Amino acid sequence: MTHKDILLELQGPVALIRLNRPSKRNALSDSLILGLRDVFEKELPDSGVRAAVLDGSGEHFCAGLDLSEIRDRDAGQGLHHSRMWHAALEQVQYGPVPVIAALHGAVVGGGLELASACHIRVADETTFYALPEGSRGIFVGGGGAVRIPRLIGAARMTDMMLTGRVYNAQDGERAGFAQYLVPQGQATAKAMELALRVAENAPLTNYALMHALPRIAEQPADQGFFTEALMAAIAQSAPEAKSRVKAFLDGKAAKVKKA
Ligand code: 1HE
Repeated sequence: MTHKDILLELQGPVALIRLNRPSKRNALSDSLILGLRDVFEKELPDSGVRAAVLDGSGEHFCAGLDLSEIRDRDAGQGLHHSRMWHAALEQVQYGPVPVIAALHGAVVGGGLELASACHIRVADETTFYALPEGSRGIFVGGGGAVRIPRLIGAARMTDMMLTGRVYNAQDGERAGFAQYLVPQGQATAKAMELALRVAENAPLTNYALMHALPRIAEQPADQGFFTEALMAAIAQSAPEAKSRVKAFLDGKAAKVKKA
């Protein structure tokens, strides 16, 4: 059963997953993080969906770690807590379907770590990004040290954490947090539109983009080229790839249009 603070709605081939704890600005308690893990690990695989949208109820996408749960942890307990977040966000990044985050308001701390585990980010113009961990005397622990520099670079992340710098929606898009910037209140609609498009792709192509591309990008070039060749060979041999290429050659598939 879906967690009490998560709404899960199936809209055709797309699952809309909503953090639904607006009174606490969708702060991520341990139980909510584990609930998200379960949605991606146990509920989506059997749902038949081909893409997902993740957004938040209320004025903010997510205020990060639930600070009311911070308690004295020894080093070992702190390690396991962080590893629990890693395991949960791993299910988002390497789960069954591509995930598009629809962002608005605060996308801060663990909320930014969650957004950075998604595959595409759409932000509306109320969005702001911050890593208040620096001023709370803690450090990122939900995979942010790995994923956020891949979006914006280690220098920007270091600045954010050292100085408390907050990026607004426009600067955040330019820095690389989001791939799309839309007017206020339109992030979820835009993310749904993109998710429907993503859902039309051959599943093996989406699988390659989710699972092969990030790994290839981390490999030395020689190994990356080889892994790419293996993935390309597998993808092109699927019957769906053959029928899609044939449809184009027969003049029955859409051409690429000028942007
Ligand atoms: C919370 C949290 C939270 C709000 N944990 N309860 N994250 C932060 O350091 C960000 C902390 N939050 C904020 O800076 C602000 O709340 C917001 C900018 C996100 C929103 O401001 P606002 O004015 O709309 O809301 P608010 O009045 O500050 O908060 C409303 C309620 O939510 C209030 O509780 P109430 O019982 O007094 O109504 C707040 O206490 C509660 N609330 N944010 C717990 N984060 C894997 S490691 C990750 C490490 C981190 O993420 S550290 C960064 C944590």
